[in-house]
Amino acid sequence: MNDQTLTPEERVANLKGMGSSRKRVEDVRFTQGKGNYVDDIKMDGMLFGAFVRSPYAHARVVSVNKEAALAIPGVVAVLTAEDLAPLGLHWMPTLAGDKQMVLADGKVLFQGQEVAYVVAENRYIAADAAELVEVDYEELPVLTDPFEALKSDVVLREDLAGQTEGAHGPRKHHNHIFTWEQGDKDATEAVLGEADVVAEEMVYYHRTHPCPLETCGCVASMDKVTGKLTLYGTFQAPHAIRTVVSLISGLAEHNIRVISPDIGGGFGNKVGAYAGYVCSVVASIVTGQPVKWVENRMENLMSTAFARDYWMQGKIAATKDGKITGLWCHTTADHGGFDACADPTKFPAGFMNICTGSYDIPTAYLAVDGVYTNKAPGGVAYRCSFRVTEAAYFIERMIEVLAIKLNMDAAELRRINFIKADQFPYQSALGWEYDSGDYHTAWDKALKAVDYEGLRAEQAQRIEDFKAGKTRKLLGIGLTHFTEIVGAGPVKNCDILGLGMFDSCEIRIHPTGSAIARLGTISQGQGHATTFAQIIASEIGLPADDITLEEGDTDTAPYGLGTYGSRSTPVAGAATAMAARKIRAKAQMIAAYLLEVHDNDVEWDVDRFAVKGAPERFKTMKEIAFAAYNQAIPGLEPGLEAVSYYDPPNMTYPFGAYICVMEIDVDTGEWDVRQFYALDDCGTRINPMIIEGQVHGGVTEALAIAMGQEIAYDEMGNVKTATLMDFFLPTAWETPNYTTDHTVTPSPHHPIGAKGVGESPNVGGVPAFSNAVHDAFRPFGLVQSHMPHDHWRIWKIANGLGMHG
Ligand code: MCN
Ligand code: CUM
Repeated sequence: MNDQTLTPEERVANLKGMGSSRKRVEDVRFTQGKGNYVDDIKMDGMLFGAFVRSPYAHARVVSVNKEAALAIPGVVAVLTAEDLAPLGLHWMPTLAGDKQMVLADGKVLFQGQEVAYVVAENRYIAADAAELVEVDYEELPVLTDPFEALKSDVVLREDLAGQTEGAHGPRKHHNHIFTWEQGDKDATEAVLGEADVVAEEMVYYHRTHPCPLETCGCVASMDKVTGKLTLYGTFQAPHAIRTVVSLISGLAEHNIRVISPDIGGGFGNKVGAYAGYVCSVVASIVTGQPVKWVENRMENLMSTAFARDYWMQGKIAATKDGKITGLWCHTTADHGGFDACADPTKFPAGFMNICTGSYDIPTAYLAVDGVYTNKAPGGVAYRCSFRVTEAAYFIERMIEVLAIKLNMDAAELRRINFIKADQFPYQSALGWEYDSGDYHTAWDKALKAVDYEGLRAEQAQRIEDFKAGKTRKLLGIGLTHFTEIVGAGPVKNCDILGLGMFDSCEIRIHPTGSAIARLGTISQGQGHATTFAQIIASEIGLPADDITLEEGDTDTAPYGLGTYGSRSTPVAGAATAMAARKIRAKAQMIAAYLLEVHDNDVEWDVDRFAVKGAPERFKTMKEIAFAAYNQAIPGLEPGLEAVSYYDPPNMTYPFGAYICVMEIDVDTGEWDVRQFYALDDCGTRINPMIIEGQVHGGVTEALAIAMGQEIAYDEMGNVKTATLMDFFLPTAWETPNYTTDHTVTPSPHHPIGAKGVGESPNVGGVPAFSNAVHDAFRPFGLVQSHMPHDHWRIWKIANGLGMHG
């Protein structure tokens, strides 16, 4: 493989850089059972923690009796709020500016809430002892409906009684958390008043749960000799966890090392801080031994970060030809017992103000009211990009509802309202600047790919056949064009607990021309070790296979805000490119020195610097790396490494066109996805195969959410769906085939033009599936029906429309 004999194309291919479908390097260990997850960590003298949880959704805790539990051999301690209170750790701050009980302090507010923490020699003893902790409860009235909660005399958060100001402004009622308003209310109401047509609808996006295959857990290990705490855990934001642990425990931050080992799926579930982390740290400090805590499936579904639960009342105004003139939305957000949403500080409803979607809507208004109920806390999770899932579902349903009102084709209604390619950068009525897009091209490509007109003709025939009694199956065509907003974010508007949301990358080139890069993000399955090495490969001309990538150890990685909101590519990906460019700049000086020409007389060519006009005179990056360690230019520091902390100037706005074709049996309510076409535009594509995998996974989660998955409560506040028997998690059996496609509209402000993609398929997928169900029944009079569209609910739609004779 002599460098002289290879063509430039061969040299590019050897790098396996950007644009190549490089195989995932992580999979070597994952497919051989060699992953290293939290529960794989074993340490000498390690103890195990288990929670006693409340069976009631709302109750006073009259007493907790630990005696029977402590009597079991092998039980080391039983912690309650009383034990944590002297340390000030019985409550903890949430990411949303609220506070949350670590262990029940006088009362419980949701079923599954942590009441006591048992520490024992092994998991089995801890579980047995948890059963023996006697808790005396006095039941209180339960509020599971946020609209009821806002009217009820029952005070859920007694600790906040009388507080009329919350973290996000005035509170209107004792169960009210915040009101968040965006846009121009008066102007929007004026537009609604004058419009030819106004469609109005309540769009509910039900409560669900990210349900990663690996549940949440940690191992806390306090070394009393060195004073150093090591905390292993399923953390999507290890540095932020280190800072939070330092702030709430009082331990110096340099004495805390947080390590996220391999993570078996996060999906937003592993962003927040949980009682289990605090209790494990306290238990390890108290006992001087490592303490492990790992949730079981029921605990995960009942008590850790839920997703959605947004009631969105909408009004959309248009001219009689279908040009949208205004959008109005009032959302009632059910946050459960504590506001533990993981949003950037200034955005209590996340980026829901992207709810004007892909459309040029001149006037808009959004208000969100957060409400306490007797449900689990959490909020932002599950491939959501900070409530963009809700926003996209809302606007994509409102478009369909408007199309019905106008008696128009929904594809055409979208087309005439899209923001046009020449309008970018586009200023939205609710305050965002969309960086780039070409929606018409994507839309036309999608409609053509599925033969949209042919499908509509087939559907018309099907309706006739149905009415003639020849078939009992309807055909639905679900359309969606979504606009995402990912890459939080500019530090000037986005912080979490005061930590600006930049991200980072540090690259060190070894003398022999291989490298290690460390980032402030952490992969949970997204394949960062594969893709970020590809960015570096293309930027500095060393093969991706020679670049190790490391994330998740706060003692070695530069500070970063972690992986969620599809921010890794837009923010850490940009930092990676910038750090690589610093290395290349130094390499250029070294090359010029070695070639005995001026710095400006060499030019970059794939993997080398060559003398301008004399390409046969060059130094490869590999040669330059060696030289950096032994032939440094006089006066220049030896070595070849760089770090970049990147504060993005704007977020990125990926988009996509999704179309779902679904058959529905009106007698059984069964559905069958015949075709699913997903066109994504995430700007420059780093690894097409990984993008396809992200889309497959995200659309499958969207299928789950739209078609059956939910966290449902009964009127007593019991969780009805806390096992995988009741909580729909699709397997290969339910998962349809997907066709993926793309267009490429680079982000103008990102160093390599890349936008995020991880959350797009969920943002676009849910409305595509839901719109398909609605579209099938549209000719028979259905306007709006709440998700999830399980067989029973679909059967009820058919029944309600008189289809069962
Ligand atoms: N990528 C690419 N080209 C682009 C954009 C992205 O090749 N233009 C690649 C990236 O390099 C990365 C992957 O696609 O390997 C996802 O990148 P990005 O969109 O930046 O998202 P993040 O890496 O920040 O991942 C977060 C996102 C979120 S928020 C959720 S939730 C989710 C998702 O990723 N959780 C996941 N996908 C997941 N996939 C798996 N397997 N497991 C999870 O927990
Ligand atoms: Cu909101 S789920 Mo992802 O951002 O980890």
